[in-house]
Amino acid sequence: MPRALSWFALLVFAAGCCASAPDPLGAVPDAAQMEWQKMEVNMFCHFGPNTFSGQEWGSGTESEDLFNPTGLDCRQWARTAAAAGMKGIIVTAKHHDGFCLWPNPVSTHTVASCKWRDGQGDVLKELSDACREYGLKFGVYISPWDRNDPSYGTPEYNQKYAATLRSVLDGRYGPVFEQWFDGACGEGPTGRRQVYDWPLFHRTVRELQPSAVMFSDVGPGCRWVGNERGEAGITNWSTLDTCAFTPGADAPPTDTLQTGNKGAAAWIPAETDVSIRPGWFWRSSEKPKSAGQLLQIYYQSVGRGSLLLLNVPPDTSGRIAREDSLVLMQWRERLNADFACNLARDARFKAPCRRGFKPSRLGDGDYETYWAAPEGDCTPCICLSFPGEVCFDRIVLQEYVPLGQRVEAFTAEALTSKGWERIASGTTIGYKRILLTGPTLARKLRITINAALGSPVLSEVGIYKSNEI
Ligand code: FUL
Repeated sequence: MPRALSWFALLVFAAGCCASAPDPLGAVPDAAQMEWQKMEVNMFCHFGPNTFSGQEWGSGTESEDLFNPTGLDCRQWARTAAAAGMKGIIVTAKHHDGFCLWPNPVSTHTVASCKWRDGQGDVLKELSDACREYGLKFGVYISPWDRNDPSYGTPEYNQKYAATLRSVLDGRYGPVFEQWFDGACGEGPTGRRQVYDWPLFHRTVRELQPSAVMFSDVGPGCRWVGNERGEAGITNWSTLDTCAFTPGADAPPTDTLQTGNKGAAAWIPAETDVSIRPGWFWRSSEKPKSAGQLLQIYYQSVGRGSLLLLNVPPDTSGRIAREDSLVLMQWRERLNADFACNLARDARFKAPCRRGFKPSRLGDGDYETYWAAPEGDCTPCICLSFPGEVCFDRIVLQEYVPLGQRVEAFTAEALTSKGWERIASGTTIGYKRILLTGPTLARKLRITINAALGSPVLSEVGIYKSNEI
């Protein structure tokens, strides 16, 4: 080959190697969904008349005076959430009993009709202020099912519900990061049946809080994970087929909600909601889960690419119980210990020639720097060489999902004293996948993508030694 030509070939090769960023593949998150996903763990607070009656679903006929927190302290909720590493709080502003934790012109079944604080109290005001003070985002659950409102079951209710939404979302409580539309309805076959005007509700939220992520069984912003056990799908696609489904009664089967649908048209990631206690509302007879149980829930939710919404219900004093906050602090401490040091930072990365950033950026802890396999290569292999032998039992993989979720199957192998050994395998990766391997002593680690919808784009590979070894 003439010398000039070989240089030319080299140049073309080099340019191809670092070619421009890959195009997005299929559905992708919008900016608000991406910010939401990165929050990873939020606090849910179920609080209202049920806190005082011991019910899970109030009848809606409770006297307003039942709501009487003796020492409401939303700053304590926010302080606890922040110390537990949570990034936001979602409160049941209105649960199914219809009682509103804020005064509003739509309903008389609100704090304004209580003896509590002479009708001057406003839980949403206190909580949104507290969230701002502690650097947390503020979100609201406003139940569509309403057992108190006499117009429930008629078209008029839709207008009232939209006005209720407006009275929270119009900016008086600042930005709202998530609007929770609960799908439950216990009216039964002979009960009142409301045909919800979902387009109206969605429009109302969009107009007033354009960045709010809307939760329901089927989104549009994020979806229910299909169970209340704290368990996302081992296979978890952030895409969902919503054709012919509506929130609530007509949602897809729960196992579909758990796994999502591969390559579906809408980006609707899973949110795992689970309570720290047996019930959603506080009860003196119930105890919180242990730190170990919460750790397992974290690995089954965040570790499978879902957001975790952990319910910590305030008690009748209006504070988070001491036993709950103690467990939360132990849980956070163990979690921090499990991920204290990323051994991948010191590793040498080898991967097929790339688009995007250098393979070494896979270990830099920066989600925005990604490595992309060459176009058409759906089964690349990434090899990490450590400076010496390292001991680990956690592997964290992250896809760069702004370009789409692609990976369908992968394997992890380690070079140990016995040669190359397979230590883990999995299906989807998505925003985050945490693999719990047995204790492994190795000089090298190899991640092979075995199947993908398009050439994989990975953001991070993390290697950790947990507290357990
Ligand atoms: C369910 C509700 O019926 C429960 O009371 C609770 O609020 C839970 C988070 O969602 O659908």
